[in-house]
Amino acid sequence: MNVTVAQLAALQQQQDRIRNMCIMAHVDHGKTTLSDHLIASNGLIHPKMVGELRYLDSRDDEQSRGITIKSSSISLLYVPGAVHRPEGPRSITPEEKLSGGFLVNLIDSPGHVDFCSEVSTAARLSDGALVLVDAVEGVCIQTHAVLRQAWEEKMRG
Ligand SMILES: Nc1nc2c(ncn2[C@@H]2O[C@H](COP(=O)(O)OP(=O)(O)OP(=O)(O)O)[C@@H](O)[C@H]2O)c(=O)[nH]1
Ligand SMILES: [Mg+2]
Repeated sequence: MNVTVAQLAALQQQQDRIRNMCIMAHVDHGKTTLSDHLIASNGLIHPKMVGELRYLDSRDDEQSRGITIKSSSISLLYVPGAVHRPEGPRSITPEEKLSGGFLVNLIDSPGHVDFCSEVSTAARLSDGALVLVDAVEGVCIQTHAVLRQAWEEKMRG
């Protein structure tokens, strides 16, 4: 699905169609990789670059160290039911994007404990949290910490 700046700007005028969402997890559990997938769903990066690019790790030190240091955000369009249909994706008309779409301000937070103040700020700003758990490593110490933080901030899952 390709999204134009004008479509996002139009949704920005409708406050009930805006959601701030942050991705939280233990360090290296794939937050920035998941962000790449969501960004690719809006046609902003090529699907082949997903996971390689780590688009929201935009600082040089983040790219060279392979770790998120600062929270970063991006505005994405989400049209419920349009993409993840059993019969596959279909093209969505501009009218559908405006009438059925949501503007999601996605925040990718760091997982390393040294940068936990960045996570607190992201949690305070967000309506909902997506808590990611790596299937191999399972629930780790920062997973507990972010779950507690999401609970304290009364965030929606
Ligand atoms: N945990 C996890 N890592 C994956 C997966 N797929 C790819 N990776 C690789 O694992 C590394 C960690 O991915 P990131 O997306 O940077 O992890 P992160 O949670 O954003 O890391 P921090 O922001 O530093 O906490 C990268 O090298 C990814 O390419 C996956 O399904 N799970
Ligand atoms: Mg990251």
